[in-house]
Amino acid sequence: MVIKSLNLETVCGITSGLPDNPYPEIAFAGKSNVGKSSLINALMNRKSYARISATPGKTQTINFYNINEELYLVDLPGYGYAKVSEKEKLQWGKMIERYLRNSKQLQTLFLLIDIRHAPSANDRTMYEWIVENGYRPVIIATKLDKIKRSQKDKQLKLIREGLSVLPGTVIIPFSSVSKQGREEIWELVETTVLQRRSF
Ligand SMILES: Nc1nc2c(ncn2[C@@H]2O[C@H](COP(=O)(O)OP(=O)(O)OP(=O)(O)O)[C@@H](O)[C@H]2O)c(=O)[nH]1
Ligand SMILES: [Mg+2]
Repeated sequence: MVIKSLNLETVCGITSGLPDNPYPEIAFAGKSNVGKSSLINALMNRKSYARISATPGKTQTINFYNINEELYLVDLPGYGYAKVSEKEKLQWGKMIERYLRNSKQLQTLFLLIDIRHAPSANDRTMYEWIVENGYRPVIIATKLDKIKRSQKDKQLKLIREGLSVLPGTVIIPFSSVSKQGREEIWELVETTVLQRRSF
């Protein structure tokens, strides 16, 4: 994908309504600190257009990045961050849920899981919820640069089994440091966007 233009077009808070967007949306979900904003920056070829957290819990809004007047990358708030209040957790959860239930343009949903660890209880709940709501998420295993190459297959298996993914589920290993996996993600996005255009 050649990035000709990008614009953080809409920032959606707890009380704001969702935008009625004209282009397909590609959304990124995952626990706090897993690397959603870093991945979005890597996809956009920017260092810090999407804000990256030194402290987790940075993205507290739903951010819609308009790419080339063609599609949106959607940065969702992270779940499972221990240091926010129960009330906030609930509100963010509701916000994510509301988006996933109501977006008319959501085309592809990526669920990010840290490749270093087995999926957490929160990750499993999120995956199950997503599937129950009719989506077939693509998994991105983040922070690939943090493990040895020899550990990769074992860690991917841990994710596959830990989430009990549906048969045929794609898992893409990715690193925002080495950018490994970036092209594969764009290819997948472009294929689904193009498919839709041909209708
Ligand atoms: N080594 C390495 N670090 C990463 C990678 N991706 C993200 N990080 C680091 O992990 C931390 C969190 O990254 P973010 O992109 O802000 O994570 P997030 O999922 O957007 O977090 P929230 O907005 O809190 O939900 C930052 O310190 C990043 O630099 C990666 O692929 N490799
Ligand atoms: Mg973020």
